This record gives sequence, structure tokens and C-alpha cells, in this order.
Amino acid sequence: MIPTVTVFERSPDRGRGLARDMRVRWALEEVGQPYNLRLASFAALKEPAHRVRNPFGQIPTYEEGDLTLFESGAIVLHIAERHPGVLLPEDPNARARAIAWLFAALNTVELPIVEYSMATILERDKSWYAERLVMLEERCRVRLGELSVHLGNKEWLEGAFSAADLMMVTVLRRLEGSGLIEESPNVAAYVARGEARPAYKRAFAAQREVFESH
Ligand code: GTB
Repeated sequence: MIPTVTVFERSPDRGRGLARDMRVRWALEEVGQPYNLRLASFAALKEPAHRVRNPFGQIPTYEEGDLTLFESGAIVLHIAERHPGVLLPEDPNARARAIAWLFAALNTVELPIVEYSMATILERDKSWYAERLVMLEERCRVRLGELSVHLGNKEWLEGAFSAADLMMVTVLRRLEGSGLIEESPNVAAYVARGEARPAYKRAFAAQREVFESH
């Protein structure tokens, strides 16, 4: 059964692959699962028809037969679980650790990154912007430093590439252009390794194509 993913008809990231459908597309490409798209405007996301798919009126959503999911983390985990051994290790303990890192990406790392990123978009005109930015940058730096220590010389977070790396790389990419990633060369190399994967490139090209044709 071919799943359907709901994405922005015109993404505010201007085709840079920073919206959260990118992680779902990437996961589907990694497991070799073709998918259909439902393109939605901002207004359409707030319509009752879409709130049935996602009560918060957001993208991405995922439909597969009688299953409808929202939350990019839940969707990526679902895709990974449907393809044992591809995006999650088969060994139960290694699998549990990879899932812990998936949560870490979404909760411990994404949180300060989104706060920083939103401030740079929405708070630039505030009198306290410069002061707050220093604080938000520092929070990101702390997490990036800790991630850098864990990564050390490792290629991926826990053994082979997994859904945890896919999620972490998409989360870190949100800092693109800030200069913060480059402060930790092994983290920068890690992001570049993720972006070099053929499945990532296919997902990136597909989301870019939607933006360019709208
Ligand atoms: N926790 C949810 C998940 O992981 O699925 C969060 C989903 C979410 O934030 N979706 C956003 C959305 O639908 C798009 S990705 N927003 C519309 C709305 O709330 O009305 C967030 C995003 C948007 C834009 C950029 N950008 O321009 O760089 C990056 C990320």
C-alpha cells in the first residue's frame, strides 16, 4: 500500500528541506517505499478535514490504509519499525538505544534549536533581541558540545546509520547558516555524512521540486 504524506504546497523554508516532512520523506527513501503527496496550503491545514489527520493543523501527516499518523517522530519510528534492520537495529538493546537517541534528537536537542531559530525569525525587532540571542545560542552550544563528545570519532550515534541519525541530522540542519554547527567539526562532518546519503538527496530533491513548481 502506497502511503500519502501531507506537505506544504509552498514551504516557508523555500525548498531548503527544513520543514518536518523532510525527515519523513528521507525515512521513506531509506527503506525504498514510494509515497504519494497531498499538498496543503496554510489555510487548508486549519480546515476540519486536515484536523482529523492532525488535531494541531500541521504537516507532516501520514496515511497508510486505515492508519493515519501525525508527529514526524512517530511517523519515522513507524516507518522504521515496518522495515526491521534498515532504520533500527534488530538487536533489542541496540534498538532501544537508537530509539533513545531518536527521542533525544526530538526533545533534548531540537528544543533549544527551535527556540533559537524562532527567535531569529520572530524577535529581531525586539529591544532585548541581542541579549536573548546570546543566551539561546549558548543553550544550543551546550547541547552541540555534549553531542560532539558522544560522537567523538564515530560515524553514527549508535553503530550503523539509524532513524536516530536521520532525526538528529534533520534537527541539526535547522541551524544552517548560524555558524553554530561549524564550531564542532565532528558534528559538522556528521551532518555532511547524513546529507551525502543517496536517500537524503532524493528526499531533498523531491521537496525542492514541490517548492519550485509552486
Ligand atoms: N512536533 C510536530 C512534528 O514533529 O511533526 C511539529 C510539526 C510542525 O511544526 N509543523 C510545521 C507546520 O505545519 C511545519 S515544520 N506549521 C504550520 C502551522 O503550524 O500552521 C516547521 C518549520 C516551518 C518552517 C521552517 N522554515 O521556514 O525553515 C522550518 C520548520
